[in-house]
Amino acid sequence: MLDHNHVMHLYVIHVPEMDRVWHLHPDFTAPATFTQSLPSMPAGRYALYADIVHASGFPDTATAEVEWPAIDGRPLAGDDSAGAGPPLAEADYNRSVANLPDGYRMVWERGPAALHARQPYEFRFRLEDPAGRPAADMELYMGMQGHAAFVSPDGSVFAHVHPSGSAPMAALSLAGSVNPHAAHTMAESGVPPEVSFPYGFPKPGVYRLFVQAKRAGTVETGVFDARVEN
Ligand SMILES: [Cu+2]
Repeated sequence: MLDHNHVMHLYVIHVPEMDRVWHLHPDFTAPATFTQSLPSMPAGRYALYADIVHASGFPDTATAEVEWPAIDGRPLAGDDSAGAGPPLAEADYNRSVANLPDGYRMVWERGPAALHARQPYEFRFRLEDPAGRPAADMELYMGMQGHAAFVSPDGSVFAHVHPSGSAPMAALSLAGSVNPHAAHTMAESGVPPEVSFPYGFPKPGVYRLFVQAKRAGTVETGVFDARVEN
């Protein structure tokens, strides 16, 4: 079933560096078959995480790793987006600011306290314009204030999280726990420059966070790193 208006949300992450990410939306082209025309991408190894929601409302993530030649693809269109960050070898586990290509910045409002596994947290992010003011031109991205992926470098953890939690919107709608008018109300009254995601890391280790929000027609992708203790 559709989740945020798409039958599949496909994250493509360049590995092992985790320095490039694409958030794509393949089409349902034949029974059990999803098709995506790729954007231009450098040759290399990629981890694929494909989120779907079964008709029952049960969410699934299919994973794969592939080696691709350089791809001379088509420009990103629709809800498809891409982002970049430092290679994992240069990860700064205390960095709270991601500088974005257009001069904006995404700020992770993280405290000095260490992160621990199996604890519930609210991960809060703020988008700022080049002058450091809260972004005034926020929009919903696929009906949500933001989308975040929490990914472990070994691929053992992938969580695509939304401000309402990790349950897909489609499943929540089935369960009757989402007011379909809420998003519209927010779109009319203005989308705030701040978004928070509830999440808990399942185990200690390092994680990379890909956080996306949209402003003035541009999807901004902040890349952050977290070291999680026991
Ligand atoms: Cu999402």
